[in-house]
Amino acid sequence: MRDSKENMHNEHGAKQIYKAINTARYPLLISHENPDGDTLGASLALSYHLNNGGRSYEHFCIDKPAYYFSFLPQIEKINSNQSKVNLKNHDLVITIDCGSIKRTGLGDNLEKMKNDLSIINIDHHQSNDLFGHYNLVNPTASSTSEIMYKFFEINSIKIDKYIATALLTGILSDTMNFTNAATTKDSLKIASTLLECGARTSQILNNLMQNRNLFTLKFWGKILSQTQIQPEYNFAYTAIDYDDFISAKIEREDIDGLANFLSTLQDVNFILVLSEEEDAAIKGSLRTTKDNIDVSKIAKIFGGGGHKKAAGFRVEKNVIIGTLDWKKFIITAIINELNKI
Ligand SMILES: [Mn+2]
Repeated sequence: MRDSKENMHNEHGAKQIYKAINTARYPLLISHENPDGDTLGASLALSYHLNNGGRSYEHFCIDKPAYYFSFLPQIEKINSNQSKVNLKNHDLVITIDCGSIKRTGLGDNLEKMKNDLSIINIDHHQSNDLFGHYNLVNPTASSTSEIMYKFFEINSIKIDKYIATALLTGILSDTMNFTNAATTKDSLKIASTLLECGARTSQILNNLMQNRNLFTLKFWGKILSQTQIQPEYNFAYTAIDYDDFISAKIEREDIDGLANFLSTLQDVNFILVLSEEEDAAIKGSLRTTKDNIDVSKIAKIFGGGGHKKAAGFRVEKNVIIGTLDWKKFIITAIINELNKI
Protein backbone atom coordinates (compact mmCIF):
# COMPACT_ATOMS: atom_id res chain seq x y z
CA MET A 1 0.00 0.00 0.00
CA ARG A 2 1.32 3.43 -0.90
CA ASP A 3 1.88 6.18 1.61
CA SER A 4 -0.94 8.67 1.81
CA LYS A 5 -0.64 12.45 1.62
CA GLU A 6 1.69 12.50 -1.36
CA ASN A 7 0.44 14.60 -4.23
CA MET A 8 1.30 12.92 -7.54
CA HIS A 9 0.30 15.88 -9.62
CA ASN A 10 2.96 15.47 -12.30
CA GLU A 11 3.54 13.48 -15.45
CA HIS A 12 5.10 10.52 -13.68
CA GLY A 13 2.22 10.46 -11.19
CA ALA A 14 -0.40 10.49 -13.93
CA LYS A 15 1.32 7.52 -15.59
CA GLN A 16 1.55 5.60 -12.33
CA ILE A 17 -2.13 6.23 -11.69
CA TYR A 18 -3.10 5.03 -15.15
CA LYS A 19 -1.09 1.89 -14.50
CA ALA A 20 -2.96 1.35 -11.22
CA ILE A 21 -6.28 1.73 -13.06
CA ASN A 22 -5.20 -0.66 -15.80
CA THR A 23 -4.03 -3.35 -13.41
CA ALA A 24 -7.04 -3.14 -11.09
CA ARG A 25 -9.45 -6.05 -11.11
CA TYR A 26 -12.74 -4.24 -10.51
CA PRO A 27 -12.58 -0.44 -10.07
CA LEU A 28 -15.32 1.67 -8.57
CA LEU A 29 -15.66 5.20 -9.94
CA ILE A 30 -17.25 7.74 -7.61
CA SER A 31 -18.77 11.12 -8.47
CA HIS A 32 -19.51 13.45 -5.55
CA GLU A 33 -22.86 13.98 -3.83
CA ASN A 34 -25.18 16.53 -5.46
CA PRO A 35 -23.28 15.93 -8.70
CA ASP A 36 -22.40 18.90 -10.89
CA GLY A 37 -21.18 19.10 -14.46
CA ASP A 38 -17.55 18.78 -13.43
CA THR A 39 -17.72 15.61 -11.34
CA LEU A 40 -19.95 14.06 -14.01
CA GLY A 41 -17.97 15.27 -17.02
CA ALA A 42 -14.63 14.09 -15.63
CA SER A 43 -15.90 10.75 -14.32
CA LEU A 44 -17.94 9.95 -17.42
CA ALA A 45 -14.97 10.67 -19.68
CA LEU A 46 -13.05 8.05 -17.72
CA SER A 47 -16.07 5.73 -17.59
CA TYR A 48 -16.47 5.94 -21.35
CA HIS A 49 -12.80 5.13 -21.81
CA LEU A 50 -12.98 2.12 -19.46
CA ASN A 51 -16.10 0.88 -21.19
CA ASN A 52 -14.44 1.20 -24.61
CA GLY A 53 -11.60 -0.92 -23.34
CA GLY A 54 -14.05 -3.64 -22.34
CA ARG A 55 -13.26 -3.15 -18.65
CA SER A 56 -15.66 -4.21 -15.94
CA TYR A 57 -16.19 -1.49 -13.35
CA GLU A 58 -18.94 0.26 -11.45
CA HIS A 59 -19.83 3.94 -11.18
CA PHE A 60 -21.49 5.30 -8.05
CA CYS A 61 -23.00 8.65 -7.14
CA ILE A 62 -25.12 8.87 -4.01
CA ASP A 63 -27.47 11.41 -5.61
CA LYS A 64 -29.07 10.74 -8.95
CA PRO A 65 -27.73 13.19 -11.58
CA ALA A 66 -30.20 15.86 -12.72
CA TYR A 67 -32.21 15.00 -15.83
CA TYR A 68 -30.45 17.65 -17.93
CA PHE A 69 -27.18 15.70 -17.77
CA SER A 70 -28.70 12.76 -19.60
CA PHE A 71 -26.87 13.69 -22.84
CA LEU A 72 -23.53 12.68 -21.31
CA PRO A 73 -22.04 9.34 -22.41
CA GLN A 74 -22.37 6.36 -20.04
CA ILE A 75 -24.55 8.33 -17.60
CA GLU A 76 -27.04 5.47 -17.52
CA LYS A 77 -24.35 3.35 -15.89
CA ILE A 78 -24.29 5.49 -12.73
CA ASN A 79 -25.80 3.70 -9.76
CA SER A 80 -27.27 5.86 -6.99
CA ASN A 81 -28.40 3.00 -4.77
CA GLN A 82 -25.92 2.74 -1.94
CA SER A 83 -27.11 -0.74 -0.93
CA LYS A 84 -25.93 -2.03 -4.31
CA VAL A 85 -22.35 -0.96 -3.61
CA ASN A 86 -20.19 -3.54 -1.91
CA LEU A 87 -16.74 -2.10 -1.34
CA LYS A 88 -15.43 -5.61 -0.60
CA ASN A 89 -15.87 -6.43 -4.30
CA HIS A 90 -13.53 -3.65 -5.37
CA ASP A 91 -9.76 -3.46 -5.22
CA LEU A 92 -9.69 0.15 -6.44
CA VAL A 93 -11.83 3.23 -5.84
CA ILE A 94 -11.41 6.34 -8.01
CA THR A 95 -12.93 9.49 -6.50
CA ILE A 96 -13.57 12.31 -8.94
CA ASP A 97 -13.89 15.97 -7.89
CA CYS A 98 -14.39 14.97 -4.23
CA GLY A 99 -12.73 17.57 -1.96
CA SER A 100 -13.01 15.18 0.98
CA ILE A 101 -13.79 11.52 1.53
CA LYS A 102 -17.16 12.60 2.96
CA ARG A 103 -18.23 13.90 -0.47
CA THR A 104 -18.12 10.36 -1.87
CA GLY A 105 -21.31 9.58 0.03
CA LEU A 106 -19.59 6.43 1.36
CA GLY A 107 -17.37 8.28 3.88
CA ASP A 108 -17.24 5.99 6.92
CA ASN A 109 -17.38 2.73 4.97
CA LEU A 110 -14.66 3.86 2.63
CA GLU A 111 -12.53 5.07 5.54
CA LYS A 112 -12.87 1.64 7.17
CA MET A 113 -11.86 -0.16 3.98
CA LYS A 114 -8.74 1.96 3.42
CA ASN A 115 -6.37 -0.89 4.20
CA ASP A 116 -8.13 -3.34 1.89
CA LEU A 117 -8.35 -1.33 -1.29
CA SER A 118 -6.56 1.52 -3.06
CA ILE A 119 -8.05 4.96 -3.48
CA ILE A 120 -7.19 7.25 -6.39
CA ASN A 121 -8.19 10.82 -5.59
CA ILE A 122 -8.50 13.09 -8.64
CA ASP A 123 -9.56 16.60 -7.69
CA HIS A 124 -8.97 20.36 -7.80
CA HIS A 125 -10.42 21.56 -4.47
CA GLN A 126 -8.13 23.69 -2.36
CA SER A 127 -9.44 21.98 0.75
CA ASN A 128 -8.55 18.48 -0.50
CA ASP A 129 -6.62 16.73 2.27
CA LEU A 130 -5.03 14.12 -0.03
CA PHE A 131 -7.07 11.26 1.45
CA GLY A 132 -6.17 8.84 -1.35
CA HIS A 133 -3.34 6.37 -1.71
CA TYR A 134 -2.79 8.05 -5.05
CA ASN A 135 -3.56 11.77 -5.21
CA LEU A 136 -3.81 13.73 -8.43
CA VAL A 137 -4.83 17.05 -6.96
CA ASN A 138 -4.26 20.45 -8.53
CA PRO A 139 -6.02 23.40 -6.87
CA THR A 140 -4.93 25.74 -9.67
CA ALA A 141 -6.89 23.76 -12.28
CA SER A 142 -10.22 25.25 -13.34
CA SER A 143 -11.93 21.90 -12.89
CA THR A 144 -11.31 18.22 -12.36
CA SER A 145 -12.25 17.83 -16.02
CA GLU A 146 -9.18 19.90 -16.90
CA ILE A 147 -7.02 17.56 -14.78
CA MET A 148 -8.67 14.61 -16.48
CA TYR A 149 -7.89 16.10 -19.89
CA LYS A 150 -4.21 16.32 -18.95
CA PHE A 151 -4.36 12.78 -17.57
CA PHE A 152 -5.68 11.54 -20.93
CA GLU A 153 -3.08 13.55 -22.81
CA ILE A 154 -0.14 12.31 -20.74
CA ASN A 155 -1.30 8.72 -21.12
CA SER A 156 -1.96 9.11 -24.88
CA ILE A 157 -5.62 8.18 -24.50
CA LYS A 158 -7.57 9.12 -27.60
CA ILE A 159 -10.14 11.87 -27.01
CA ASP A 160 -13.12 11.35 -29.28
CA LYS A 161 -16.17 13.61 -29.54
CA TYR A 162 -17.94 11.91 -26.62
CA ILE A 163 -15.01 12.26 -24.24
CA ALA A 164 -14.44 15.81 -25.49
CA THR A 165 -18.09 16.70 -24.83
CA ALA A 166 -17.94 15.26 -21.31
CA LEU A 167 -14.72 17.12 -20.43
CA LEU A 168 -15.92 20.41 -21.91
CA THR A 169 -19.12 20.08 -19.86
CA GLY A 170 -16.97 20.00 -16.73
CA ILE A 171 -14.84 22.98 -17.73
CA LEU A 172 -17.87 25.08 -18.74
CA SER A 173 -19.66 24.19 -15.49
CA ASP A 174 -16.86 25.07 -13.13
CA THR A 175 -15.85 28.26 -14.96
CA MET A 176 -19.51 29.29 -15.37
CA ASN A 177 -18.91 29.41 -19.12
CA PHE A 178 -15.56 31.16 -18.69
CA THR A 179 -16.88 34.00 -16.56
CA ASN A 180 -15.61 33.27 -13.06
CA ALA A 181 -12.20 33.35 -11.42
CA ALA A 182 -11.52 29.68 -12.19
CA THR A 183 -11.11 30.69 -15.84
CA THR A 184 -7.45 30.52 -16.88
CA LYS A 185 -5.52 30.50 -20.12
CA ASP A 186 -5.07 26.76 -19.67
CA SER A 187 -8.79 26.14 -19.39
CA LEU A 188 -9.42 28.16 -22.55
CA LYS A 189 -6.63 26.39 -24.39
CA ILE A 190 -7.94 22.98 -23.40
CA ALA A 191 -11.48 23.96 -24.36
CA SER A 192 -10.17 24.91 -27.79
CA THR A 193 -8.47 21.52 -28.15
CA LEU A 194 -11.66 19.78 -27.04
CA LEU A 195 -13.56 21.61 -29.77
CA GLU A 196 -11.03 20.33 -32.27
CA CYS A 197 -11.70 16.83 -30.93
CA GLY A 198 -15.39 17.27 -31.75
CA ALA A 199 -16.93 18.47 -28.47
CA ARG A 200 -20.53 19.49 -29.02
CA THR A 201 -20.85 22.94 -27.48
CA SER A 202 -24.42 23.54 -28.58
CA GLN A 203 -25.54 20.25 -27.03
CA ILE A 204 -23.89 21.20 -23.74
CA LEU A 205 -25.30 24.72 -23.65
CA ASN A 206 -28.78 23.63 -24.71
CA ASN A 207 -28.89 21.09 -21.92
CA LEU A 208 -27.22 23.11 -19.18
CA MET A 209 -28.40 26.64 -19.89
CA GLN A 210 -31.83 26.38 -21.47
CA ASN A 211 -33.35 23.90 -19.06
CA ARG A 212 -35.72 25.92 -16.88
CA ASN A 213 -39.49 26.05 -17.11
CA LEU A 214 -41.70 28.96 -16.06
CA PHE A 215 -42.59 27.42 -12.67
CA THR A 216 -38.92 27.18 -11.85
CA LEU A 217 -38.18 30.76 -12.85
CA LYS A 218 -41.13 32.03 -10.79
CA PHE A 219 -39.80 30.05 -7.85
CA TRP A 220 -36.37 31.63 -8.34
CA GLY A 221 -38.14 35.00 -8.34
CA LYS A 222 -39.73 34.25 -4.97
CA ILE A 223 -36.45 33.10 -3.42
CA LEU A 224 -34.55 36.06 -4.86
CA SER A 225 -37.16 38.49 -3.53
CA GLN A 226 -36.52 37.12 -0.02
CA THR A 227 -32.80 37.88 -0.19
CA GLN A 228 -31.48 39.88 2.74
CA ILE A 229 -28.26 41.75 3.34
CA GLN A 230 -26.46 41.29 6.64
CA PRO A 231 -25.49 44.94 7.33
CA GLU A 232 -22.45 44.45 9.54
CA TYR A 233 -20.52 42.06 7.32
CA ASN A 234 -22.31 42.96 4.11
CA PHE A 235 -23.22 39.51 2.84
CA ALA A 236 -26.41 38.51 1.09
CA TYR A 237 -28.38 35.42 2.02
CA THR A 238 -31.60 33.69 1.21
CA ALA A 239 -33.13 30.46 2.44
CA ILE A 240 -35.49 27.84 1.07
CA ASP A 241 -37.63 25.70 3.36
CA TYR A 242 -38.32 22.11 2.44
CA ASP A 243 -42.04 23.00 2.38
CA ASP A 244 -41.30 25.64 -0.28
CA PHE A 245 -40.04 22.89 -2.59
CA ILE A 246 -43.09 20.74 -1.92
CA SER A 247 -45.73 23.43 -2.33
CA ALA A 248 -44.13 24.78 -5.52
CA LYS A 249 -43.60 21.21 -6.85
CA ILE A 250 -39.96 22.09 -7.43
CA GLU A 251 -37.13 19.58 -7.41
CA ARG A 252 -33.85 20.37 -5.69
CA GLU A 253 -32.01 20.25 -9.01
CA ASP A 254 -34.18 23.13 -10.20
CA ILE A 255 -32.32 25.50 -7.89
CA ASP A 256 -28.92 24.47 -9.22
CA GLY A 257 -27.32 27.66 -10.43
CA LEU A 258 -29.27 29.91 -8.08
CA ALA A 259 -26.19 30.64 -5.96
CA ASN A 260 -24.19 31.45 -9.09
CA PHE A 261 -26.95 33.74 -10.29
CA LEU A 262 -27.14 35.53 -6.94
CA SER A 263 -23.39 36.07 -7.02
CA THR A 264 -23.97 38.60 -9.80
CA LEU A 265 -25.12 40.89 -6.99
CA GLN A 266 -22.97 44.02 -6.78
CA ASP A 267 -21.00 45.24 -3.78
CA VAL A 268 -21.55 42.40 -1.33
CA ASN A 269 -18.69 40.46 0.22
CA PHE A 270 -20.23 37.06 -0.38
CA ILE A 271 -23.56 35.36 -0.87
CA LEU A 272 -25.13 32.39 0.87
CA VAL A 273 -28.02 30.23 -0.27
CA LEU A 274 -29.47 27.92 2.36
CA SER A 275 -31.86 25.13 1.56
CA GLU A 276 -33.57 22.61 3.77
CA GLU A 277 -33.38 18.97 2.69
CA GLU A 278 -35.98 16.29 3.26
CA ASP A 279 -33.76 14.27 5.58
CA ALA A 280 -33.33 16.92 8.25
CA ALA A 281 -30.23 18.59 6.94
CA ILE A 282 -29.45 22.08 5.71
CA LYS A 283 -27.36 22.68 2.65
CA GLY A 284 -25.40 25.92 2.23
CA SER A 285 -23.85 27.29 -0.97
CA LEU A 286 -21.37 30.14 -0.73
CA ARG A 287 -20.00 32.35 -3.48
CA THR A 288 -17.81 35.41 -3.65
CA THR A 289 -16.27 37.50 -6.39
CA LYS A 290 -13.94 39.30 -3.98
CA ASP A 291 -10.25 38.41 -4.12
CA ASN A 292 -9.71 39.04 -0.41
CA ILE A 293 -12.44 36.66 0.73
CA ASP A 294 -12.14 32.89 1.01
CA VAL A 295 -15.59 31.37 1.37
CA SER A 296 -14.18 27.87 1.91
CA LYS A 297 -13.18 29.15 5.39
CA ILE A 298 -16.80 29.98 6.11
CA ALA A 299 -17.90 26.56 4.84
CA LYS A 300 -15.39 25.03 7.26
CA ILE A 301 -17.35 26.38 10.25
CA PHE A 302 -19.89 23.66 9.43
CA GLY A 303 -17.46 20.99 8.29
CA GLY A 304 -17.78 21.88 4.61
CA GLY A 305 -15.18 22.97 2.10
CA GLY A 306 -14.53 23.88 -1.50
CA HIS A 307 -12.76 26.69 -3.28
CA LYS A 308 -11.92 30.27 -2.30
CA LYS A 309 -14.68 31.62 -4.54
CA ALA A 310 -17.24 28.81 -4.30
CA ALA A 311 -17.80 26.50 -1.38
CA GLY A 312 -20.51 24.59 0.38
CA PHE A 313 -21.53 22.76 3.53
CA ARG A 314 -24.20 20.50 4.94
CA VAL A 315 -25.43 20.74 8.53
CA GLU A 316 -27.43 17.99 10.19
CA LYS A 317 -30.42 19.48 11.96
CA ASN A 318 -29.66 17.62 15.18
CA VAL A 319 -26.64 19.94 15.47
CA ILE A 320 -28.99 22.88 15.74
CA ILE A 321 -29.81 22.78 19.43
CA GLY A 322 -31.64 25.35 21.49
CA THR A 323 -33.35 27.12 18.60
CA LEU A 324 -36.26 26.29 16.38
CA ASP A 325 -35.08 28.59 13.64
CA TRP A 326 -32.30 26.94 11.63
CA LYS A 327 -31.78 30.05 9.48
CA LYS A 328 -31.06 32.20 12.51
CA PHE A 329 -28.78 29.50 13.90
CA ILE A 330 -26.61 29.36 10.79
CA ILE A 331 -26.44 33.11 10.20
CA THR A 332 -25.55 33.68 13.88
CA ALA A 333 -22.82 31.04 13.72
CA ILE A 334 -21.33 32.74 10.66
CA ILE A 335 -21.45 36.19 12.28
CA ASN A 336 -19.80 34.83 15.44
CA GLU A 337 -17.00 33.39 13.35
CA LEU A 338 -16.56 36.61 11.37
CA ASN A 339 -16.41 38.51 14.67
CA LYS A 340 -13.31 36.52 15.58
CA ILE A 341 -11.44 37.39 12.39
MN1 LIG B 1 -15.08 20.79 -9.78
